[in-house]
Amino acid sequence: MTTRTAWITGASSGFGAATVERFVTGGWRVIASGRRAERLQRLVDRHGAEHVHAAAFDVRDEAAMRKAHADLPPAFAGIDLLVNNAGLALGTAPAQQADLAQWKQMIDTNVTALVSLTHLLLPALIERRGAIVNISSIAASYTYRGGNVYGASKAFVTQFSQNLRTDLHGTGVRVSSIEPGMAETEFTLVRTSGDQAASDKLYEGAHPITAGDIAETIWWIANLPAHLNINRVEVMPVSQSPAGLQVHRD
Ligand code: NDP
Ligand code: 8X3
Repeated sequence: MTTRTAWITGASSGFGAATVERFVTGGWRVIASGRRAERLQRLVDRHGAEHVHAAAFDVRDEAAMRKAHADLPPAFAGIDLLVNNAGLALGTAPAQQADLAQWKQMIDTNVTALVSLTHLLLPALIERRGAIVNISSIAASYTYRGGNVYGASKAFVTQFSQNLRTDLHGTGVRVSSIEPGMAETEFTLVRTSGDQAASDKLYEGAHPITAGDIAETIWWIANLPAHLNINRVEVMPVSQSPAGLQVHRD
C-alpha cells in the first residue's frame, strides 16, 4: 500500500503527540503542527524528516497556516487524513466572572482555526477520498460549572463534524468526531495557567484516559475499511459518569 499522510494539529503535546507516534510507527507520514517548534523538531529528530514534517505556527494565524500548507515538501503535499486536535480550555470560572479574552482565545482556536484548516484542506481531502477526525469533548454534550465557552466551542466541533458529513455525501470523505472525557495531558495545566498541583489533584486516583488511548481510537477510525464511517465516539474513563441537575432554593 502507498504511504498515507496525516496532518495532526496540536502535535507538540498530549493527544496530538501520542497520535504522531501511533501513525508514524504504523507507517504513515505525518505533518506535525503546533506553536512549540522545539517539541515538533524532537519528533522529526526521533523519526526522521522523511516520516515527520514539522509545521510550527499558531493556528489562529490564517496567513501562517496558508504558508505552512504552501511550504509542504512534495512528499507530504497529498493529505489523506486531517486530525483537528489543537485546542484548549482556559479558566474554570463561572461565566459571570470569566475573562472575555480567554473566551475569545478558545473560540479562535477551537472553532475558527479548526474551520479554517478544514476549509483549506477540503479540496485535497476530496481528491484523495480522505478523512477528517475532529477532537471534540464530552463538554459538548454535558454541562458543568465553568464549562461555558469551552463546552460551547466543542458543541460546535461536534455539530460541524456531522454537518460536514452531510455536505461531503458522495465524495467518499469520512468525518468523525471524538468526544473524550477526563484525560491526563497538559490540558489542565493550560486551563489553570500552569497550576501543576491543581492538575495533579484532578487526575489523582481517577485513572483518567491517557493520550495513548485517544491515539489508538484515532488510529482505529482511520484504518477501518473505506466503506465505514464512525460518526461520533464518546469515551470516558470508568471513574467518570454524568451526574444530575442542580436546584437553587431561596
Ligand atoms: P494539551 O494541552 O496537552 O495539547 C494541546 C495541543 O494544542 C498542544 O499541542 C498545543 O500546542 C496545541 N495548541 C493549542 N493552542 C494552539 C494554537 N493557538 N496554535 C497551535 N496549536 C495550539 O491538551 P490535550 O492533548 O488534552 O488536548 C488536545 C485536544 O483534546 C484539545 O482540542 C482539547 O480541547 C481536547 N480534549 C481534551 C481532553 C482532556 O481532558 N485532556 C478531553 C476532551 C477533549 P502548542 O502549545 O505547542 O501550540
Ligand atoms: C475536556 C473534558 O470534562 O474536562 O474536554 O471538559 S472536560
